[in-house]
Amino acid sequence: MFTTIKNFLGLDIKAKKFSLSDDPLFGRIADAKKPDKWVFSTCGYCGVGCGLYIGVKDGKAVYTKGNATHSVNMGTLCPKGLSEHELITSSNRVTAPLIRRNGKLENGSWDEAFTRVSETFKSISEHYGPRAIGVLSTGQLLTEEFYTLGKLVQLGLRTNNYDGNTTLCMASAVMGYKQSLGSDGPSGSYEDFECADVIVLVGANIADNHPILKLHIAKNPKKPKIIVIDPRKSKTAQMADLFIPLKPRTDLALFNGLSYIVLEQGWENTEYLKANVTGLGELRKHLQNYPPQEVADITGIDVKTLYELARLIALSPAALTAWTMGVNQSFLGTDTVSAIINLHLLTGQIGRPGAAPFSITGQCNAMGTRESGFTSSLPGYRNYGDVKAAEEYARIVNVPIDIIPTSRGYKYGEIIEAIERGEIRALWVVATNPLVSFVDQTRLRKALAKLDLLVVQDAFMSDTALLADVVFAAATWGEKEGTYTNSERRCNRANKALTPPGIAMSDFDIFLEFSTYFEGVKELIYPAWSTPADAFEEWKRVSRGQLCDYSGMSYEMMEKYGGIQWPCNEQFPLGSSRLYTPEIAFRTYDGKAKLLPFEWIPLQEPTGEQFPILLNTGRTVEQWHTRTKTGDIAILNDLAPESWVDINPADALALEVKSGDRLSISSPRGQVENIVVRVTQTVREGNVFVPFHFNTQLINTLTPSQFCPKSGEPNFKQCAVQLHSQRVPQGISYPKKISTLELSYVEKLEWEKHIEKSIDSVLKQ
Ligand SMILES: Nc1nc2c(c(=O)[nH]1)N[C@H]1C(S)=C(S)[C@@H](COP(=O)(O)OP(=O)(O)OC[C@H]3O[C@@H](n4cnc5c(=O)[nH]c(N)nc54)[C@H](O)[C@@H]3O)O[C@H]1N2
Ligand SMILES: Nc1nc2c(c(=O)[nH]1)N[C@H]1C(S)=C(S)[C@@H](COP(=O)(O)OP(=O)(O)OC[C@H]3O[C@@H](n4cnc5c(=O)[nH]c(N)nc54)[C@H](O)[C@@H]3O)O[C@H]1N2
Ligand code: SF4
Ligand SMILES: [Mo]
Repeated sequence: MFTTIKNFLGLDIKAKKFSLSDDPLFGRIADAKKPDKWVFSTCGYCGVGCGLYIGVKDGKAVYTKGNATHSVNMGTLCPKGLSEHELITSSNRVTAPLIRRNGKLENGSWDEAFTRVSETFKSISEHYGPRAIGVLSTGQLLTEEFYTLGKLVQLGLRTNNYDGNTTLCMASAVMGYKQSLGSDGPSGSYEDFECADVIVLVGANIADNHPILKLHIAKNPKKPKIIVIDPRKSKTAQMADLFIPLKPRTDLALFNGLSYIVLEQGWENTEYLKANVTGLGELRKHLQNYPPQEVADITGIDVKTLYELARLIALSPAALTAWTMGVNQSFLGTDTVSAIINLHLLTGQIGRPGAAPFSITGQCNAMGTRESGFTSSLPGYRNYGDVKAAEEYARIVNVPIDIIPTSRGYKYGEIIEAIERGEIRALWVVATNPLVSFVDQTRLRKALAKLDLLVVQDAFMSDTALLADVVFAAATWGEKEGTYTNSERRCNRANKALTPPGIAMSDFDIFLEFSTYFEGVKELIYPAWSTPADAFEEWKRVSRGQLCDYSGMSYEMMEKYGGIQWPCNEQFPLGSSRLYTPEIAFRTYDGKAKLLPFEWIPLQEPTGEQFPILLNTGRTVEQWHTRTKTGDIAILNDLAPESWVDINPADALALEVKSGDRLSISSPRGQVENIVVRVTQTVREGNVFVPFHFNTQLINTLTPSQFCPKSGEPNFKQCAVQLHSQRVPQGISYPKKISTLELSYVEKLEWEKHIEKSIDSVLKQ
């Protein structure tokens, strides 16, 4: 029945053996599980947006299979997609509203839950003003739901202190696109991976986090050069033709340096610049601060490699630069995005097949939030403060202009600070789990304890729900309907295959129903709405004429074509693969993109004597974020059941640990105990990597409250820490006598042999 397989640490684990020929019952079992129907849908995990079918038998989801005709995934799915139907029956589901009574969360009715929350919201609003209510939402609802929530929060509750987990994720890309190109919106398409000559992946570990994208690279007949820029030799770096192991958080200097070389060598695309771009003079002057040798010193990448990289991007017929959290999650996030865009504008690598600066989105509907959600802009990428845009929106949806917010409220981190000050007194958390995912957890927990009311709307009993005063029980993926928009602006249909458990309701129904507890609100903002399609029809009208134009789409078209890429209108009836082609202008006042000069600055919290190690955090393919969805799926969880720390052999030697031992990690903000060691060359000496998924080893206890001033995105990827082992509890003392970074390559090989031997001797003790 059982067999032995290796888990992520290379340790043996027992797994159930599965062999068809051994199992005489198989035929009957297979028949018993044969779905009665297959329901068209879209994966609800990551921003790749794979098309799939949910197999339903007797009202239960029994399979998920890839949609063979879908252009995104061509029939395949990653392990999370393949097991997605299992999350629906997780033992951790919330099936009825919960209300805290005498300190305990107990089942309640919807009426009780809505009454308790609406009464408290009203009383807080009366005493302290509506902005004393804060709302944190997510990139994981359906677009129809976001749009509906945005209206309720901003036009119904009248608070603009509304943000979400997208600020932990895509906010820097949003602000970077806005400042450089005039509007948010990724310009490229997965097609571009199939025809680029060069693909640069910056801080994007697609092998773990967007695995299906690899198919599009594999389809490229040109066998493109793959360049990976990451301080860590990630799984993605291992498939690179050229790996650029830059020093952490030096990307902005790197891209400034590449632009310097382009101008120095005359590799810029003069014709493109003249017709489409402003700001060349100022950028040229600014880049004088980034000569190659200086950039080599900052980034740790030698001058020759810098020239090679600049040449490849500038002179290849088509170059694509895709980035994710290694760029966005930075105190320099927004400006780093603009530095990447600068290089693409200078070289004219934009708006053509295979040529784009391209942010890969994280969550299944990060794009939908950005476009429709009333968080970083008014719906349809209309800017706050733009009177004409506000008037237009008010006219389209038929509400008085004076209720349209004129400025953005607090960003995520600022909402937490406002709670600390007592300025925000009630918080409504929708489909996000800050008590694992936000920085500086001890501080956050203290802040949340100050609230008069914490409402959590979740489909699972999340860490944050455990602390709530009221929990709204939500349906999840597969139990509700609407649309998701993926990284390449493709809007696709997610259908309802099952009824939600217990009395849980779809987020859409929760918003509609909850709005009736506030006098006149439903009549004003959702007149005659009853289904998500009503929200979608309004959204089509609201987005019409905007860059993110959905006006030509319909649910039927999405199912027929496997999703449609915006803009979709009379001009592009089947959508458009890319933006900023000759037909689609930049959304700046003069229609031209801007070259922008930005300065690199060193880390705000550098390593030092007390905290000499740099902590990097991220993900693994088997787990999804805070594990409410994946923690109960055996096939995923057994492969990555607990946290671990990747540590370089040199540091392992100093701490006298081997793979499988345990470590504690401390930072100025706290300590995390009991993390399994994995000794590996994938991290450099003095650097460690820990996934952020696990509440049992809550790594965000250590991360700092440091944010990009423009986007508000946290600097999740660098944090000064110390490591403590049983044998060396005081940790590593720096500077050490020998550093591999200072050794020549030959010396380094000798050094590595020496380390392996020493580790062997530690093992034998
Ligand atoms: N399996 C799985 N897939 C997911 C998710 C998940 O939780 N699980 N989450 C989804 C979401 S919401 C997101 S946002 C994406 C995230 O997708 P990714 O951004 O690929 O994920 P991360 O692991 O956070 O970080 C990416 C890389 O940034 C590197 N990095 C760290 N510091 C720097 C730096 O200074 N410069 C550069 N250039 N790189 C650096 C890290 O070493 C890491 O390899 O994944 C999505 N897909
Ligand atoms: N150290 C560190 N921290 C990080 C990151 C990092 O790289 N390093 N990455 C950051 C990034 S990019 C992201 S996106 C965040 C993600 O962080 P979170 O948003 O906190 O993570 P999730 O686990 O996806 O939370 C989604 C919540 O929604 C619930 N849910 C699922 N389906 C539904 C539904 O249909 N309706 C409702 N109402 N609820 C639902 C889930 O149970 C879960 O509690 O983490 C951030 N935190
Ligand atoms: S790659 Fe992303 S969208 Fe595709 S199956 Fe995996 S998690 Fe789902
Ligand atoms: Mo994300």
